[in-house]
Amino acid sequence: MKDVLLLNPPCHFSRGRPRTLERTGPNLGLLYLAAYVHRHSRAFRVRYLDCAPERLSLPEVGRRVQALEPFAVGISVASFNLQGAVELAEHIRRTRPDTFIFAGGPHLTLDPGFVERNPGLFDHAITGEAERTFLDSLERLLSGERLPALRAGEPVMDLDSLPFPDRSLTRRSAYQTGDMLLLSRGCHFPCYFCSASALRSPIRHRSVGNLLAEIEALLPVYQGRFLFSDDTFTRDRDLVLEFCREMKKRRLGIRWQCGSRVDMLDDELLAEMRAAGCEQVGMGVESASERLRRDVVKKGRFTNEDIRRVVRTCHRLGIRAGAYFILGHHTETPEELRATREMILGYGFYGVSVQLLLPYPGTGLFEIARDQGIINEDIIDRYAHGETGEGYGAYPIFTPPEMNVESLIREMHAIQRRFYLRPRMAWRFLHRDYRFPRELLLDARQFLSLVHSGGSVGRPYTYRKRGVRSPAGRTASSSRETGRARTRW
Ligand code: B12
Repeated sequence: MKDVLLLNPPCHFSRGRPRTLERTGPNLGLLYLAAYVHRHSRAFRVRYLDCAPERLSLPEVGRRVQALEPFAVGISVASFNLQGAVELAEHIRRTRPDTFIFAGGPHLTLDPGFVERNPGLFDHAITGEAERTFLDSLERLLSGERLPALRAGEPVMDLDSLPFPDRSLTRRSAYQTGDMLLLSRGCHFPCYFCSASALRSPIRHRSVGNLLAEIEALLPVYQGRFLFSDDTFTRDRDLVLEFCREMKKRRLGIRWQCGSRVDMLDDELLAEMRAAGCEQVGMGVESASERLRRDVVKKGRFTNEDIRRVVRTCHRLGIRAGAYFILGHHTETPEELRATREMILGYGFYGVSVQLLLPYPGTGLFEIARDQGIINEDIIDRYAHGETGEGYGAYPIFTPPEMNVESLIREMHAIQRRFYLRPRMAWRFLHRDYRFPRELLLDARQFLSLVHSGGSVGRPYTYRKRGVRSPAGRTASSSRETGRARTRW
């Protein structure tokens, strides 16, 4: 049997040590790849190394590669861990030059040109969903075939035919409580900052029976807490209703969270979700300005009154209603920014995540930033090689002409402080996490980070200004240290 080593890079390595934003859970994409290879081939034994949660330094990963002498390694590459992925590949090239390096993941899917622009970094990259294609490429390599630098992955249409992600390759205690699940793949909403719709198509979902089989298999291990990672969990209302009714029937007693949209939640659906164990829903609100949401973000036509209604319903039902906001939208005015601050503080959200805009390849925002001369591939490549600063915080931040990064960061921190540093928040988090010591510890650390730097409990950015500016002077790079994102408030 040939060993194949799948690597999940941290955002970057700082003096060899892995730095990341969060340790929510393992990389589900890599665990899907592993499960697929194990089910369909006896020629390969796949292993998985998650650098940040396992605190693996760059030399340590190198040593493990040396010791295992794998037939191939596979690196998962997202824009947020592009630096870490490059560092890993370069380290392996230096220490064990004959290692065959596969690569894939969202960044390469959205920016396949990265492979050509960085020749020799990876031996073979696969874009898009890769279960079937990864195994096919491994088999071709084994039979001595020469593989091209880049290949398009062929998505699996029937998601029920996929094996469940191979979680046996991970060490459960390296992650937060609970586990991630996917009901569907794909997204057709065109939000201008998000790459989801460019990432995968068409939209597919698993059957409720298949999902429940996975949940039942996980129940003994995962303390009955789950997080759905679907881009919009409630996109198919009937499917979710079926799931909820089946959950109630089987009395599984699990508690779960999901992400959705204001315009894809109604009273009946929320009530069914609650009865089926839903304890938290996150909604992308993005701004209090209906103009921005409709015309710039392309978020849809829900009104601020709709937001109030959904939050009230959640509150009545006992579901924690969280919301995601972004400051500094394209064409945003100071008045609109103020309105967002008021909404965050006044609408009764259980928790909020406040972020700035990062133009990812494959998004409408990237086009806007490129048209304005704010960003280009050169910046992506320089960021990837650490030339704009160390870490994910060195990724360029987009701001509208009349705002600057420093004032937006100040505003973000001020809002987060005012939101989270309220006595009722301490009670909320204690009440939510008192049975989970690891979560309580994280809450405490995040609370301190909030007091200390303004980083939020949900998204503790810790920016250090670096003064790197784009030619247009409208983006700046900064360093952002540990923090977590979208799942918690
Ligand atoms: C769940 C999720 C999270 C979870 C956990 C992620 C984790 N543990 O890996 C949480 C909530 C923590 C999270 C956080 C963040 N996330 Co996130 N997240 C997702 C989400 C919704 C689902 C990921 C998933 O499971 N997909 C399903 C699997 C099957 O697909 P996949 O991972 O793409 O893997 C397939 C292929 O890519 C390929 N593949 C992947 N790796 C490899 C490797 C090789 C060798 C090969 C051949 C193929 C291959 O094959 C896989 C199987 O088909 C995606 C959106 C999405 N729809 O994918 C965003 C997404 C990946 N996240 C994104 C971002 C930006 C973030 C944050 C930076 C957000 C923030 N501002 O804080 C943080 C950073 C987290 C960190 N690690 O530091 C972006 C990345 C964009 C980009 N250009 O890279 C995405 C695409 C969302 C978006 N729409 O823009 N995230």
